[in-house]
Amino acid sequence: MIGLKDKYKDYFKIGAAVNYRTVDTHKDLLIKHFNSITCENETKYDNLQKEENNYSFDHADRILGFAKDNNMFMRGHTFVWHNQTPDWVFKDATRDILLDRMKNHMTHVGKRYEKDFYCWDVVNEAIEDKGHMFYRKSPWIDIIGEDFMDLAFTYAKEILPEADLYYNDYNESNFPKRDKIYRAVKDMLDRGVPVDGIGLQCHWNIYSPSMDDFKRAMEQYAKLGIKIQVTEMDISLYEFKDDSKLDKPSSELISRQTALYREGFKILRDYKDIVDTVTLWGVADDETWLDYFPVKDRKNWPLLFDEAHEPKEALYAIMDF
Ligand code: 9MR
Repeated sequence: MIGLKDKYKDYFKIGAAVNYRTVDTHKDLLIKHFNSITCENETKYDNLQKEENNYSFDHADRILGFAKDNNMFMRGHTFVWHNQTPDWVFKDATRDILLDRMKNHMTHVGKRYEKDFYCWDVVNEAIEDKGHMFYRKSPWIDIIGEDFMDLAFTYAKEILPEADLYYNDYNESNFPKRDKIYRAVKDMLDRGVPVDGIGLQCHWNIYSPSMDDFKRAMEQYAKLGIKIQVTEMDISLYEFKDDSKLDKPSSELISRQTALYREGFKILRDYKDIVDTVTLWGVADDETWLDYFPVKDRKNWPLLFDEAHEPKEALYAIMDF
């Protein structure tokens, strides 16, 4: 079988989230099927700068070494996020102090990887899911104000003029959030804020979103006239609120998952002119964040390769065109 990345060479890059262990344990699959890499945690604020001005790049560098040895692209994830950001960043911060800390972090990290990372998620998950609020409440917006995204992108462009700068979020296909994400990015573009692309996380499950909703979301985001990436795709076998546990996935559940991967990739191929990369949030079912979330220590099987690193039906389905 040819590699997934080779099958998609005229469409978009195929990415995987890795960690500093899986670049060893999953290297055969990574080398054969993927040509873009995202660090699952290693390039987040708290991993890189746990204490002010005390940076640790060891794990991120190790992953970058793997990517370079194998001619893979690297995505940067992420600069401004309410999660995995150490407390010191917000401690005693005025607007100016926090903007300074934001800029320093972007400068140190961004410049170090300037030649190697071709894009960054500059702001992650800043829009509220629930209907009545627009922005998600976070120390970034509380301390800086509603222009924190404008400023984050403006700084990032000054520091990294060559990189593609993304706004990244989840529940990207669901109404009304997709509308809010669209409006937030459109408003920034109208004000001349340098946003180059929109990152759709695509943490789906076999019940949601419907592919009609995904199609509508793609249609709407395409109107922005900027690049689109799928940044964190996986398809859980459980409905979000279901806390039951399966010992192994039934063939019916796997078929539903296969159908969604098939249809999702078909829609993405229709937008190949603007879709830059499609990244899976992991490599194979033996290592996935969904084994710990939303139910701790519950096995899930959300990816394209099984626990033994063998291709699943879904892989064949997305290569069948
Ligand atoms: O996969 C990541 C997991 O290992 C971390 O514990 C978690 C903590 O916030 O973050 C996970 O990755 C998230 C990503 O950075 C942003 N979008 C949602 C992802 C899944 O939670």
